[in-house]
Amino acid sequence: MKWEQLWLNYNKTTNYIDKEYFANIYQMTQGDIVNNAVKELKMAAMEMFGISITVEKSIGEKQGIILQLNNDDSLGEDGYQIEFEGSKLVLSAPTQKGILYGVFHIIRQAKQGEPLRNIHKKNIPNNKYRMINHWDDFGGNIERGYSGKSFFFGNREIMVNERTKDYARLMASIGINQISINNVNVREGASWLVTKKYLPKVKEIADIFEGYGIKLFLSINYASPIDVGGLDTADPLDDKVINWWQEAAKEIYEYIPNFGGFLVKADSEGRPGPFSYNRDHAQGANMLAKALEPFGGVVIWRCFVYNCRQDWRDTKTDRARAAYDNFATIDGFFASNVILQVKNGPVDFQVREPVSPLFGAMKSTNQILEVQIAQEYTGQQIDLCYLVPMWKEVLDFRTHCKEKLDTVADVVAGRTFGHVKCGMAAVTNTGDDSNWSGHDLAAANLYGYGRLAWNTSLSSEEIAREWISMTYNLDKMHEDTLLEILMGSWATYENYTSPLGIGWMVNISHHYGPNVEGYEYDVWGTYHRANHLAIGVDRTSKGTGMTQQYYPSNTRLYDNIDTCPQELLLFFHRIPYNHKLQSGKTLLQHIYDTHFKGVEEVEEMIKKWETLNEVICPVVYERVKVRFDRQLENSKNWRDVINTYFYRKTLIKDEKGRHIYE
Ligand code: GCW
Repeated sequence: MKWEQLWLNYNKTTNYIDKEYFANIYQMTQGDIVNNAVKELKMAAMEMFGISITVEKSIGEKQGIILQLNNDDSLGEDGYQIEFEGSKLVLSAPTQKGILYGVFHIIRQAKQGEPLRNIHKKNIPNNKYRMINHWDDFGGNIERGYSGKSFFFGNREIMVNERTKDYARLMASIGINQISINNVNVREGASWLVTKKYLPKVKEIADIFEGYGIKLFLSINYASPIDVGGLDTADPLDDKVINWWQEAAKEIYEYIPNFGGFLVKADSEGRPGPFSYNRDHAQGANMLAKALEPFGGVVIWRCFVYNCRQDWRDTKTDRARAAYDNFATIDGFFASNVILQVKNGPVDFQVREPVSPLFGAMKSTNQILEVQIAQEYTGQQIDLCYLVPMWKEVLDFRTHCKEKLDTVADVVAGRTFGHVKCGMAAVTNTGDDSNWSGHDLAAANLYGYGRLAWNTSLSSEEIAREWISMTYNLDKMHEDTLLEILMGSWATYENYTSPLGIGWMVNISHHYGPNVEGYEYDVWGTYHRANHLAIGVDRTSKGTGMTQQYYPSNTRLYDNIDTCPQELLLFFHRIPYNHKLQSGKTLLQHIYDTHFKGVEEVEEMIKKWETLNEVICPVVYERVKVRFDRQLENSKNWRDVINTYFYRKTLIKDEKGRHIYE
């Protein structure tokens, strides 16, 4: 099977001003990672400029790039420094990993046609953990995967091949340093991945990863002591259980000394966990943490814990409160090698949600922000949705947990509370499709996630532009066009789908396409409670009280219907259809308008894409075109279903007299 190289597709010749540097590499340090870095330079020099690099182990006279270790602790584990000394560009770092990241920086710079002499700086990532989570099942399917099958697993076998290596290269090139390879819903025999049965093969992947500075993680089944170990309990305080995990950890590290640790989904959506034994999540996580601790491993424990067997008639239980209610009270009880992984929003990766109130709330606990690159609720890589602007909003959100350094970016980078094990994680959108992400333009999300996790102050535009110029060979005008397409796509998707933060309204189970009441009378706790007068759940202090989980200034902001940001109005408030928004429109008219507009915007996007016909390679052009056509159909369907639904509920006509089905 063939696969593409995405942004590592170096085959571009330019009149690059600094290409002479690529003629000589002075490799002053040896090792697997730095050798891989040299390979990248060789490949890039050959494919971009037709230069065959000479590698030497001592510094000679000729212009070139020096790769060497330094003792600058301020650069941390992953940082690097690039300086000029005479005719040499000196890339140095305290670790080989740092050198690898610096090499990818140099290549990026060259590929974008930027002179190397402009780099000249120290570069240190903002986040220590820059993680990717795969939801790949052992059988080969990918949960919420929209780009083919797993390239790690097929038919309960582990696959290791050239693609594994290309994947590691791609991830390292954007700064990813931790990858969990299997689904957090551990099933189809994947519980056995932590045993001798599979560890030799898992090790092969881990070894490849290690050559690119990436640590491998496994998602584990909390009930493994029962399912794998044959015990009668998985109680975290039971000695047999404690011992079972300690032995398991020991064995894992015998095979994979550099193993990262466990990712755990417990007591969530039917997965086993400590609640079954009346233990809380700190007790549950700490037991695993203790087993991993002697080897330097960590437990990444997900906070996606809520009641998924709710009764829709129960208006007291509010799913949006769940993560905070379950975890905020046990702040301070977690071991230092436990990291809580918190989804960006309080519910579940909807197109629009407020930021989870857990950020900033847990002063004594390591936290990782979890985002979803896979477009489960944002168009499934059929519809275009460039997600970096959404993640930027999350990162920039001021929690008010402190006077300064209080944004989500600050919290997860460790700047707020001085945490050392923290950062970002993302559910990936990759699969074995030849272009990795199904929709070619969805690769911008994968690329963008890595670049943003490294440097949270990059703008969405900068990242998009960088991805475009790394991936395609466009002139400025066409680059601008593609940039516009990407930059508007999240707002467009939001326009034609569920309005003002209400979320859901999708088809049940598979989550693509509209179904306004799909989840309304179901057990998942995702209700909008629309009747003929109003829609929404009152989550203010007068309602479910969810707004009180935020620090007071945010509570006030959201409680007050006049200050609540418009895009979140239906997340926090129950509102009559004739309520006037700040724009002066009624809620209902806003819904009609945005839904007509959303479809028009898709039509515009398609027109823009068509202007790229001659400049994007035909295969990619067509692949994207086909998806845009499907997106147009989807957007029309959403528009009509949503508008008709509200028209039927209210019998209020569109002010502009546009066609709404009755
Ligand atoms: O959004 C939900 C998804 C599930 C997923 C779960 C989670 C892996 O629909 O497919 O399970 O979130 O994050 O655990």
